[in-house]
Amino acid sequence: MTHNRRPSWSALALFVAACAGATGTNQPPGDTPALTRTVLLTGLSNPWDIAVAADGAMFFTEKCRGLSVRRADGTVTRLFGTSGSALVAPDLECLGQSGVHGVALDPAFATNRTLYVYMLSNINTSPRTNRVVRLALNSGYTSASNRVDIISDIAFKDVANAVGGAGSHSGGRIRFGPDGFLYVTTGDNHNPTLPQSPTMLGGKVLRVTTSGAAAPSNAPPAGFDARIFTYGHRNVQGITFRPGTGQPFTSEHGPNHSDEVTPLVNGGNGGWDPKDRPALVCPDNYCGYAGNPSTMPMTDVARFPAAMRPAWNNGGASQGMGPAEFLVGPQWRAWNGRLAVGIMGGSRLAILELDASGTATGAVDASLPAVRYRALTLGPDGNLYVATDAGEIWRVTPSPASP
Ligand SMILES: [Ca+2]
Repeated sequence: MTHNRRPSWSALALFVAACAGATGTNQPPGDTPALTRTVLLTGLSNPWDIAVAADGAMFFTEKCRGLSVRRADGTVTRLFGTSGSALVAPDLECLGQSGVHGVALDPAFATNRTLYVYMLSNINTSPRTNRVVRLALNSGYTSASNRVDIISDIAFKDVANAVGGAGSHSGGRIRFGPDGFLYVTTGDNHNPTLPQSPTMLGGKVLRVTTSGAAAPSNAPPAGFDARIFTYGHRNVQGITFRPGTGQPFTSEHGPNHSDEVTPLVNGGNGGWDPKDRPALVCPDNYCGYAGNPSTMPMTDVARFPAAMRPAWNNGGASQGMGPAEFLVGPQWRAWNGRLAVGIMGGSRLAILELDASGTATGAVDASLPAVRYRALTLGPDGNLYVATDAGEIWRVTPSPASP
């Protein structure tokens, strides 16, 4: 009996095709959605985040102005923020990268008209702090009231240092998870000790109730603030939840290298620790911009062997990773379940394919304009809402590709 011990060319071709499929580069052309981009708003001032209600009302923040709503009929009302808003926040400040950042609707928004905003406030001084405030809206989306600051002690970079200006690295994305808790991302403030600090709320992902209390199931190490879900982060710009498992995935700027997407584990350490690196020259003791991926890694598995591993590392140089959002629903065709990641410096929208463990197995760029992608939100209508640093908000609608 004889066997051909070498794979036939046809079998080899199938193998190559399977591998190409696994990397997401060989999807049938008709299975990739065509994208229709509708510009909803232009001329905005640093739009930072978007939340969409079931009735089509779209809330958006502008960094130095506040929160506004665009109703389904296209009319816009400023709800909360600087002078001219329905509810003025006299303590709101805009400084450097900081100001009004994330917005999230309460899971029961349809009945309680409650939403949440992340903002820089001067109620606390020396240092000022980032806060998460809760607001109630009226039924007509014309007024906001009942402000309650549910988190008031998120670290803020009050003073410039050798590596950057005041207001740097404030994090600021807020999203409700499928578990009903509010996840809040923060940044390291160019402070060497913040990410690994057990008590300071910078360089963290927090998980809290709608009153700002720690989610009871949070499991940070002993001695940590109970609101901490994960720690050891640099400047988390996006958080989204994988359909099916509900696992949170973050997107995070690297310094001059190593942008990271990371699946989070309750109580986990992201492995960012920009301090105490004697071999490096560290201005103001912040080593975050010194060294390289080996000497100042985004995930330092030498110091923290159990650190959460990234699912995707955006190649060598940082391209300024921004927001992330899972695409969900059959309308996304081959992209259903994939992770959209906005790249700011790189001016592109990356679509990642993940395996069952959450590791990225391939990435393609969406056919969309080259802009700085600041916010990504999947609306209840299944479309992707995008805010750009050029001051626009788009609705991106998937449809079957043309034959
Ligand atoms: Ca990391």
